[in-house]
Amino acid sequence: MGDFQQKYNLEIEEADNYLGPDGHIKEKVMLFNGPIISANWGDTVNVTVVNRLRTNGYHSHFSTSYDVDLGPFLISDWYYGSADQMMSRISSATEPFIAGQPGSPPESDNVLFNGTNVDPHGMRGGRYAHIHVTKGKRYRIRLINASVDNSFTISIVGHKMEVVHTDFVPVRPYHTDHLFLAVGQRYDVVIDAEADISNYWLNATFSETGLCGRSRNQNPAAILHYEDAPDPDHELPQEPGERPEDARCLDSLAYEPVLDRQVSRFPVGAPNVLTADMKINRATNHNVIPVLMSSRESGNRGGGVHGLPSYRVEPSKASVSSKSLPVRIEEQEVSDTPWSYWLIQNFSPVPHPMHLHGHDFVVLGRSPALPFPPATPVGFTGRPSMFNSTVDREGLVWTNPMRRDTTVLPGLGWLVVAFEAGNPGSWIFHCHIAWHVSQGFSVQFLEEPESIGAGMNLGEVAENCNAWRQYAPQDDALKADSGI
Ligand SMILES: [Cu+2]
Repeated sequence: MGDFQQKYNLEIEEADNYLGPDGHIKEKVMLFNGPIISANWGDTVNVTVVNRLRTNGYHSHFSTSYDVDLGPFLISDWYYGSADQMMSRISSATEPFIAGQPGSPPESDNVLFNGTNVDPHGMRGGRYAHIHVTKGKRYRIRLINASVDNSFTISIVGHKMEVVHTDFVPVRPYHTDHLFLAVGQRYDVVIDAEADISNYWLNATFSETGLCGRSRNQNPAAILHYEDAPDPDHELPQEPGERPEDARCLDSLAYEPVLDRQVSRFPVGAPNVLTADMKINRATNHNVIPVLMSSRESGNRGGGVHGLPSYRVEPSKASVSSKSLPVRIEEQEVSDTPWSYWLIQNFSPVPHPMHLHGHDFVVLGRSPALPFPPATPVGFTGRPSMFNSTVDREGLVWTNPMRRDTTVLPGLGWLVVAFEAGNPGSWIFHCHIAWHVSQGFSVQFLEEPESIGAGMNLGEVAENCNAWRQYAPQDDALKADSGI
């Protein structure tokens, strides 16, 4: 635990004709230059961002025993197009990336491991990421899916992984040879370097469903390199490895947090409901495809279908031009416990990695993955499986459920999460697929707003807001999305 002020400086700049890590040249990129930010719980992280861009734009996200901590190992999709180009096609009703499927994402051009990979489309350049190990030692490594869209299963030929943290939550050691990481998920794993001295592929494998990421790099990989093995730049690993079990886009719920939580049962009826949907807004000139989440309709306490405050989809408000939709978490809203329960219904076949700020949530339950191959063609018209309170409530896990801050909402299904309210702030709950949050797939939970001022300098926030309000009208393009 820490209680320190951590100070960092970041510089953002724009570069033309940038030579990418896999040798492909991009016309324009935004570069973040600075050290890795590391901190302990309780620390205050103070980041000074020096903006050397000609235009403006910044988004930030925080992201047992062993011999060596190798630190973060980021795996992320990589695109040769610019963010603006891709976003406009994703939001286009007439020119989507997959014909006839508005809102569909592009394939990534490559997948990078700690910022590097070879060019999968030719021999232009780049190099594989290497993880250096010495036989006989145990290594801790923090796997992070830092992608915009791609989710994948990680496996290392000839090695098992011992999972010790899900996101930031310590869990009882769990041994596995494959690990599905949705966008935004992190796992701390321990790897025993006990295989023969050699080079081994670390593979990222996509789901055959095609519903949670596709890439033009069919076999994204990095190399686990043992000391005294041949130089992996000249001698690649031999054994390609077997295709791991397809998680069908859902993260495992098998992890047991070290620190137990007993969750109080919510009464028959249901938790609060949020509805996720994707629709083409043909009414606007912008061919916007808002990804919708409902907002609170009114203080409908004691009424409605669920006997609880109800929520509904409001397409007009959820479009990209909308303002933020804060939902105030009332104390003891559901029962005499600090738990705030949320049911999210997904009306689209696309699974969404849901991420909450300001809390870890417990995953009480979810519907199963869509069958694959699908019994009927999966389209955007498929019938969702709706949470049935009397039946499905019995299957929920109340005793030490899995706890983390990002988990997947199944396609055409449901997810029930809960968190202990009481952390003053405005906490965003959103899909971690960058395009979806850009389209407005988010909601803000407002907790104890009267106490927020005690924990942070609101005057500073106001100053920044005022500066933004003054600046923003100069360029309409700045308001092209939800702003998150
Ligand atoms: Cu999403």
